[in-house]
Amino acid sequence: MSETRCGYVAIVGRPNVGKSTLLNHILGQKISITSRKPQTTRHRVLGIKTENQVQSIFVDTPGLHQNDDSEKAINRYMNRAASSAIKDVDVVVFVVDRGKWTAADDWVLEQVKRAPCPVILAVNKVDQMDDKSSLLPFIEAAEQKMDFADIVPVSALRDTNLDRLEACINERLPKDDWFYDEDQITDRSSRFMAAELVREKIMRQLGAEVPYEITVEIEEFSDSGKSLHIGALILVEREGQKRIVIGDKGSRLKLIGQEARLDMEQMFERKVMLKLWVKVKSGWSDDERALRSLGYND
Ligand code: GDP
Ligand code: MG
Ligand code: K
Repeated sequence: MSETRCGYVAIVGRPNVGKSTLLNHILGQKISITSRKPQTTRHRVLGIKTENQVQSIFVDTPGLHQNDDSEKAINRYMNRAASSAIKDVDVVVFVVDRGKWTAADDWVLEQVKRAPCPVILAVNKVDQMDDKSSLLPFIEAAEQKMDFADIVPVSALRDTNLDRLEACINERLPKDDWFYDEDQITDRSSRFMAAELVREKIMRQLGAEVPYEITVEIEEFSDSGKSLHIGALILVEREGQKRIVIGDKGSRLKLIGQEARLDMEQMFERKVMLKLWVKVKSGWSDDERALRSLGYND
């Protein structure tokens, strides 16, 4: 019997409950981009943590969501990725916001009830609670909804109680040899991570005027020995969006580039020269083939 444990963990929940934040804080490193906008995460991202004889492999899912836009290819892709994620894992962490249990949470609940593995409920954002006594009724109501393996109140942002959550996860992972090297933190390529960082800066800097249909393609990724040269193409749907992303005399694009470059230098631990372009690619989010050519195939 193996001395070590190794297994897959899916983090699920409606958009904006803090799934990506939770993953990044458990891993102690930015793997999944976050922003206040829902649907920031489009891909399954594997984050790998190896510590104290346990290797936990996290799948950060796109927000499982019911929405009016379900006809769009991008949304079909996101729901597919999320539902397949829970069938193939050893533990599901279902994240909710301590403020309110919504109809969208109930919809996710129906999905996780089908999971053939233990489901741990993480009640997130407890740092936002003025009145601590409101937590108990929330937890009691949650207990009625399904037989959770554990219910753990946490603050992903402030690292509150994350060690307890991790202990609950780890004890449910199977005894097995590690699947990945000890020092590997993701199975995503450097190119993918670079594209995600650029997309995160766009999502954070732009207001509601730019919808979610923005994607980033890495056109150049080369290593001169001293530094990385990265060229990223930002694809938008309309001419007006292109103007917004570029900003007055290129000011916004410059800021996006500066912020993304700093993150990349931290992630890749070297100097980065980053070039950004913006191009209009009409209707991409509605075209399955275009999606596939951009890597959205699962
Ligand atoms: P996701 O859509 O579920 O992946 O959610 P994100 O991780 O992108 O987080 C959505 C928003 O909630 C971001 O603005 C986060 O900073 C914020 N957030 C996440 N966790 C916490 C938390 O524990 N406390 C507080 N106050 N905010 C949080
Ligand atoms: Mg996310
Ligand atoms: K989000």
